[in-house]
Amino acid sequence: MNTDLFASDNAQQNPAVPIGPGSYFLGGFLLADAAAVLGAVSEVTARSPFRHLTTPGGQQMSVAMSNCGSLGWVSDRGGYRYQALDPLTAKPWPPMPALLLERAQQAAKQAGYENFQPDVCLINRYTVGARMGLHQDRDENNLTAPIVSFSLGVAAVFIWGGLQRTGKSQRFMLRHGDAVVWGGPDRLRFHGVAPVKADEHVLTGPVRINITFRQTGP
Ligand code: MD3
Ligand code: FE
Repeated sequence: MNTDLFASDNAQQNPAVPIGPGSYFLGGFLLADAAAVLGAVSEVTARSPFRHLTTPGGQQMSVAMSNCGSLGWVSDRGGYRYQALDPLTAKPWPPMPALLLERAQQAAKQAGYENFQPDVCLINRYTVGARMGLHQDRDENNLTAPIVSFSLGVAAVFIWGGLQRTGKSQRFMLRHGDAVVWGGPDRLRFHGVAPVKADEHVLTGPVRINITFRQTGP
């Protein structure tokens, strides 16, 4: 019998904590299989490498990105969109590894979203100083589906605003192993990530990895 209250298996079974109307925090959700999840990320990025996309305004993003799944999120001078081909390789994005899909669906279910079928898995890589400005995720056709996010490696300060760009925002840490499910009225809230501080994590080195699962279709 497992008597260790702090074992990661137990953290995984912790209930989803509501953090807003439609959003749930699952602290330590990935602790037991973080290494395997990072291994799945490496398999994806061996085929579709991390790259710094250009915004429609012509700025290079400080976050490096890749995708897996039937569609991937891209940005260039022409705008933001989801597309089936990786513009870097001119090939389809790698398929979503089964472990990633299973864990994303499990997180969604624990937050009460039963039929989550993500077709996009966007992988963000932050090194020291990388940040993500305040934005909404509204390129998905299905705004009734939640977004599931996994954080691994170095921690970061997450900035959570409201439904308008201006106004009050909350800040909280996203740490190694945390999952958050963002849905319902919170789905269109502005959000961003403060510049990542110099730090090291045993599994990732000086890097933060964030994985978001999105459902663009019905
Ligand atoms: C709240 N990524 O890829 S994940 C993104 O840590 C993105 O890399 C951040 O924002 C990161 O678009 C934050 C948390 C997150 C993702 C989607 C959301 C929070 C959200 C959608 C609506 C509200
Ligand atoms: Fe976002």
